[in-house]
Amino acid sequence: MNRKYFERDVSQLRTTPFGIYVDQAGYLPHCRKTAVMPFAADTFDVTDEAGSTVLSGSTSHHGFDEASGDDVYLADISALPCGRYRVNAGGKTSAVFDVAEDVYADVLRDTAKAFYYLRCGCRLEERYAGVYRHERCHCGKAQVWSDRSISRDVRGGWHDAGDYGRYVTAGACAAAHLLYAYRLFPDVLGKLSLDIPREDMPDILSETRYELEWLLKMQREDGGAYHKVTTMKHAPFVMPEEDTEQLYLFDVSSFATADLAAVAALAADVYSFDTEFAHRLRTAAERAAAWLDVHGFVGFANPDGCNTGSYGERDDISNRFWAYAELYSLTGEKQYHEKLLGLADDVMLTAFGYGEIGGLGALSYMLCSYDKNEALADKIRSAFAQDAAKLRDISDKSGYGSAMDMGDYHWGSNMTLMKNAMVMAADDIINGSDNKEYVLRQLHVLLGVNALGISYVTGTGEFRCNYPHLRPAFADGIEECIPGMVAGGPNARPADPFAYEVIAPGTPPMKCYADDAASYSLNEITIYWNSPAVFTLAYVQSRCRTI
Ligand code: 9MR
Ligand code: ZN
Repeated sequence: MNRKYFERDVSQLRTTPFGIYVDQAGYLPHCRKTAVMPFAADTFDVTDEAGSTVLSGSTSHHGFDEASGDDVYLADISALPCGRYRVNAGGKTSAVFDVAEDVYADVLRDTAKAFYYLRCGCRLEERYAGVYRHERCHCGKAQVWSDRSISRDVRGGWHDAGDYGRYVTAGACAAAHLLYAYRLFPDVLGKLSLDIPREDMPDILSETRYELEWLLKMQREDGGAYHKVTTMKHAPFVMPEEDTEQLYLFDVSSFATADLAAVAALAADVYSFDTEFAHRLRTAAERAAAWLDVHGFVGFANPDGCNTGSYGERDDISNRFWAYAELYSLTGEKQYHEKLLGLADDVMLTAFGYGEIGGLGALSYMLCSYDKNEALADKIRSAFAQDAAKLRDISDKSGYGSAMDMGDYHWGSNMTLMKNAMVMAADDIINGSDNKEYVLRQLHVLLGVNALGISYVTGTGEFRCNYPHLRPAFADGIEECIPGMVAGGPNARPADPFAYEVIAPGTPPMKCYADDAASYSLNEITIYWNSPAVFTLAYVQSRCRTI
């Protein structure tokens, strides 16, 4: 490990050289575009690449923005035709940005391909991974923690995050986001090319299948799912193939089992064109559901001495609700319908995270072709309508157009930023609402319209994060980070030594971030922070363009 990295001088942290904040991936021609200035300016202008002024106007004063602590002025640049520009005001300028129909195509491809770069158990070949190639990793058998006489082959799947662990609930959640994105926006994801090993199906389904095959291996003979497979301790900052410590399969949890049932049932439908695979998925889902029938809540906590992620949950209600919804949608069996109806009152129906995941159950129910209980269907419709209304309201009040409320700036807040976009997109799908403008705003926040003027996606934008807490990105010695990784983002409750050092107490939530590999609570990446970004980008590509 290169010690130097973790002993970096805090003053080396980069801040944006730009004073005006724009979406650095760009804007769609016919949509509203707003540049944000965290300083007073009466007028602005926009210049093209030749330096000619193509637009000028007066700013509007938005006022104080609580999340950033900024007094915000706005420049309406909606009138810009296709082209490449910078916004200027008060002697400051913005990063360069494009106005074009295809501005989000590359970032969609990159955020989706990020999953390929996180593949475990195989070589990443140069022809697909370029300079980010690596050897096969984590191929040794994993010992069952509670009975070391048993070892199992659980090769495959995606590394969860900056660490090399593989966790069932996190994996099921991320895979399901991708499958729903494919299901809802097949026009975009059905033809998205990721430049990964080709199979006879859309690339996004090949990539997701890589995770699903691993999830199936995580199921025990009795139907229960091991909660995770990791080493005892997080590896040092080495390439994955150099992490050769013993792997362990830690105990079964009921939420891992329920999530496995759910995603397997969902996938059995999506991959129905491949009868053998769909059959294996359906059988796994049914076996997991049978396990759930005879087991109550089974929690998970790390055993002594293990410091890898725990992903504990306090209950498994939303996970079971999701499982029964997907199983009902797949099979039409009354038993699953009754079980999900029995749980629905205790579920947050718009939650899309790895812990509270009832929103996927709700989506599944709304898309299901079997009989529905109208009371529950109405409840789901109004839950999405109400939450979307709340989010639009917060966004309107925010100087940056963000739908995050003050409490949302937690570890991995960019997940919530993108999940808010998902909720509004789902409201469009379920209720026929029109949240396009608001979904786009959340994407703008991710890609540069935020209080630090940074694009939180590696590889996208003139001023972007480049040093995530991601082992291979550090260990490969390559300056430019693997593209398409969504950083965790601002966290008002910093939780690692580097973050304690760089985030002064009282820093406004939207500014509690540093682009440094040492900070796992500010700058890690995970599969389930990327997956809602892919969903959001697929929605935008499918619904927000004119062509
Ligand atoms: O994403 C998780 C975040 O919500 C928690 O606050 C945090 C601390 O428990 O853990 C995060 O999950 C990490 C997981 O435990 C291990 N892989 C990396 C994940 C992202 O930091
Ligand atoms: Zn690996």
